[in-house]
Amino acid sequence: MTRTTAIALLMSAALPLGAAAQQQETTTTTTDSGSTVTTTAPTTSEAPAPSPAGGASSEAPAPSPAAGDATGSEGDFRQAGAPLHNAEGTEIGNVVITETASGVMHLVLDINEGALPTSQHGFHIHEHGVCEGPTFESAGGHLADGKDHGIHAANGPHPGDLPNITMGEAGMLHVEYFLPGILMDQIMDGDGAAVMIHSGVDDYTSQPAGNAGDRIACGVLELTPN
Ligand SMILES: [Cu+2]
Repeated sequence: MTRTTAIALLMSAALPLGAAAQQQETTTTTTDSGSTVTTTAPTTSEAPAPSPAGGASSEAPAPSPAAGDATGSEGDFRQAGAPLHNAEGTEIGNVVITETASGVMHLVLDINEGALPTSQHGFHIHEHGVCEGPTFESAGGHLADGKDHGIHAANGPHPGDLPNITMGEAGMLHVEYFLPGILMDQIMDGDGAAVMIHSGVDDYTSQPAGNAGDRIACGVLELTPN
């Protein structure tokens, strides 16, 4: 199956997760009470031995040090999702936005094959979680928080501004964004928020919405039950 893949990175630094994990062979931590906890993992080049079958291992991983800055378990990170529908009410794709330990949310967008015209499209988070077709004006303007629209605006961009998407000849799209400028609390305010795809390209300059044309697909973001 062919698919057009576009990766847009709003932040240039990727986290070297693997490298970080390999460095944590010995960790010494001073707790609030002043005692020192030293956790030492095997330092040989051998792969860690699997836990013995049956019975509790005396080498079970130590719990996180009490003095550590808790980053929370996976369950602490909220996730919001939205199926996208076009003006005719047909589902054309899906968006998932997830909180992360860094505070930068992660957005994943999938567009079904042939569901959008082969061209560039503005893509935003709008301020109201209401998608009433065919015009989707019910979603209001961009989630703006007092900012101007577009990365070319000195007082920009809107928290709801996102890079354009480009539908290629293959007709499908899978794209990931990092969202350093918006928080889940801004999305999940009293009236929620909606993701929106436009007929035209966002010029990242024109006020208030980048001259991106009609609203052609909309999705109401809702928290995913954990
Ligand atoms: Cu928009």
